[in-house]
Order: sequence, then C-alpha cells, then structure tokens
Amino acid sequence: MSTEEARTASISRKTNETDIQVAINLDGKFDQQINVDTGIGFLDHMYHALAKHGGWSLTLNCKGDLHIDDHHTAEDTGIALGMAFKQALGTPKGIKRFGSAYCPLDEALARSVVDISGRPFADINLNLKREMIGALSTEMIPHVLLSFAFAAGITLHVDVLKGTNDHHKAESAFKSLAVAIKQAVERTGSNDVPSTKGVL
Ligand SMILES: [Mn+2]
Repeated sequence: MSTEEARTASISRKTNETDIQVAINLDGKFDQQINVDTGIGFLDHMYHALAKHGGWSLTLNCKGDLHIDDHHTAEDTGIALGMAFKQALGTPKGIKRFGSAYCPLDEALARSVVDISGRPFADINLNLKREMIGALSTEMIPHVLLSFAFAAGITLHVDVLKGTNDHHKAESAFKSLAVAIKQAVERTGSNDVPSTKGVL
C-alpha cells in the first residue's frame, strides 16, 4: 500500500437514541467536502470548523432523540467521529504523533495539545459561562471532546486561555484542536512507529 494513499473511513452507529453515519478523509484538504447535519446548529458549526481546519473531508449525519435533549446526539456524534478517525488513521505509523496549536478568535485564545498515543485521555477546560450556545448545552462541549478522544484512542489537552464570548471560546477550542490534530497525523515519509515501545 502506498503511504500516500488517502486515509478514509465510513462508519454507521445506531442505537435506540441516535442513528449516525460518518465518512471521513483525513487527507481531504485538496478537495474538501464538508457536510454536517446533527440537528443542532452550533454543534454542526463546531464539527465543520474541526473538519475545515483539520484538512478533512467529512460527512456526518445524525438523527437523534432531540425531543429529549441534546445529550445523546452530542455525545454519540463525538463517539462516532472518534471511531471514524481511528479507523481512517489505521496503525499509527509514519506520522508525527504529537501536535499542538494555539488559535485565537478575536479576544478568545485556545490551546490544544494532542498525542496520537493509543491512550484515551482528555483534559478539557473551556471556561464557558453560559448555559447554552444556540441549541447546544455548554456542558456538552467538553463531553463531546472527551467522547471523541476516548473513541479515537488519543490524548487531548484543550484549554481556553482567554476570552469573554462563549461562542468565540468554543470555536477557538475546536480550531486549535483541528490544527493540532492535523500536525499530529502529518506523514513523516518514514514507516516508523513513533514510540520507544515500537508500538502505539
Ligand atoms: Mn453522557
């Protein structure tokens, strides 16, 4: 297999609470196609930012039990996206493994640090003050990132360092995460497993 082959995955995940389809291309930056419809506008906006700045093509559709609340849709799309990411990446060989990025959005500034480690962990501090942004509960935003990290099997540290506007803070967090992940999955041109253990 050529090391330059596009890294793609398509998955379906259906439960009594949500019905999700995800198609991802981690190397979609030259012909980026992004279509996200979760039924929660602000969540769509965040996934769109993640895909856009991560250089992914992404289709993500979810029919969830929004008549209850936003919880299952937000959490399960994070899980499904993490599963698709992990599958697309395959055995993490010949990649940089670590990535870090700062992204501002006006007064807000976020920092994300990523390790494609095979070790699911997430420490997320967004300092959001509002109850909701649009139709998304702000408490679900760190929950989405944690769900993504655990399903993807990666380590995330995401911190909003400054900011007053919750929309800006959340968006800067997703943008910095996108840029950090893009760096971490970048191909090195070697076929090496980037670990002293020889395995990730
Ligand atoms: Mn939950």
